[in-house]
Amino acid sequence: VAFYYSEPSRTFNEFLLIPNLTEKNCTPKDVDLKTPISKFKKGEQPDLSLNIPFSSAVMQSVSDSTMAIALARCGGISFIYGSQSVADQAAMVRKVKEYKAGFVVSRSNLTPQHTLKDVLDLRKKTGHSTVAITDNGTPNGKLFGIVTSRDYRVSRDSLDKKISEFMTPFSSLVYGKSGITLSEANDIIWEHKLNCLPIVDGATNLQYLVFRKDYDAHKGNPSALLDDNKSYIVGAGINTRDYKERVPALINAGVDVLVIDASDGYTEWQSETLKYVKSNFDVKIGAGNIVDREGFLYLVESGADFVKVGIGGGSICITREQKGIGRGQASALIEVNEAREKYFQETGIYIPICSDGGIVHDYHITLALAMGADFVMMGRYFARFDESPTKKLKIGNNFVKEIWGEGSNRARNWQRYDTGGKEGLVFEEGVDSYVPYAGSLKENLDKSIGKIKSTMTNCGARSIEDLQKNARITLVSATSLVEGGAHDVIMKESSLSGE
Ligand code: RVP
Repeated sequence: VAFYYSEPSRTFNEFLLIPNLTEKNCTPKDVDLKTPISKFKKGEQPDLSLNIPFSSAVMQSVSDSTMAIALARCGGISFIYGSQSVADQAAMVRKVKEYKAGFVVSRSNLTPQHTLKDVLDLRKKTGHSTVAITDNGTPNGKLFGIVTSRDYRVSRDSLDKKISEFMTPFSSLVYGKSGITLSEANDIIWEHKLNCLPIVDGATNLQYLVFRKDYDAHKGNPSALLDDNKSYIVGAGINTRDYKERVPALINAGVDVLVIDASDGYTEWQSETLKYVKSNFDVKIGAGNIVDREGFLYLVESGADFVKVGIGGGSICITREQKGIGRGQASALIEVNEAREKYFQETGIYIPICSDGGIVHDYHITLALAMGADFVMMGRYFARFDESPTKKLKIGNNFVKEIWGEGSNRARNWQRYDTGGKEGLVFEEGVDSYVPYAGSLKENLDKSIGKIKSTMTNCGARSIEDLQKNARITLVSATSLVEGGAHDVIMKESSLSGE
């Protein structure tokens, strides 16, 4: 007969944390959210950690190079989606690795033959008041000069005046040479009271612009996730079909960590992929998704550096409806965490766990951490921001962004749902939808982190490890859920429109 679990499978909404004693030296600023992402031996440090326990989902509508840069700048990691050609995915990884914080490729460029009218038109289009003047009007052409709003007077100058007549010419420019560090560039900016410093190579071709305001922004991100070369750390998703071709290309592009992205990861395909990657390359690799101890141990024994938990809980996921497989995210996490602890006791090896999918409220993140997750992966959460790759649209009076599942027809990612049969998506396991637009990543992330740290202080925890060890968690009854929201009052309209 079939095996029956005695407990129903539960979601985050069914649990709450009970406060522990908060000591006076346990305030939000004392909380450190650093967390491991790759396995390590007891008493040693992991090779790879995150500064905040956030990762963005391996999805076309979530994780491209723009998202990866924005999230790493705040201390988390993106896994660039694998449902694209090997070359395109590798190019995205390379873009993140080559991105130099504070060094921007000039976005507004003209030639000396253009006119003041062209400058004004471009300024209107891009919003940038600094225009680089190069021989061919490209961002990397030979630098002839710079135009800023201080170089012309619209009221006096004629619109057809040539740029060559009013630009600050190269001979009068202060510039930096390629290879300069951001802090050296900043010193020059201060010394000469500049707003913008062009960086040129040996042949005076323009490479980057460094703006005073970007340096300040960089200083404002002390938790940025950087490698030894001061490049942002980035992950990438792979599948169990074309890994022999994809993995070397991603490594070549500089990827820091891989994850095998699949709806159901408890398969021999994943084991084979893990073994191949581990025996041929020196790269960290996670695997999943699984929802029980057997799946966890199988992937760990096949060589996984971390394991991803969750089937069917994603906001855009209809796997449970379509196939009837899956498990409430909280129950899955609780069982996998127990298996991880037992494995740690027996072997002295700590395997980080990622809770993937189903995070709706910020407190769900704290609950996931308390239940044993070392970090979470989210799709819907990140899709709402400016930095996600999808279009921002206006529907009625509200702005929304698109999000579609990797199991939807739109994503054409049949490899994620591959069960070893013929190639192609047999039926959809995801939907194509919208999420309310929420603004910039940093602003929202700061708010979420503020809430997590605050809850952690309520629980008397200064670190995620503390929280995992000492959290006290209670189930809530269906009726007490009502008590948790605003109740028995008449809401004012202003509160109804708030988050
Ligand atoms: P959420 O954060 O709830 O949006 O969930 C994101 C997760 O959903 C992804 O990391 C992935 O595991 C899962 N997913 C992505 N596409 C699909 C699908 O089409 N079914 N599911």
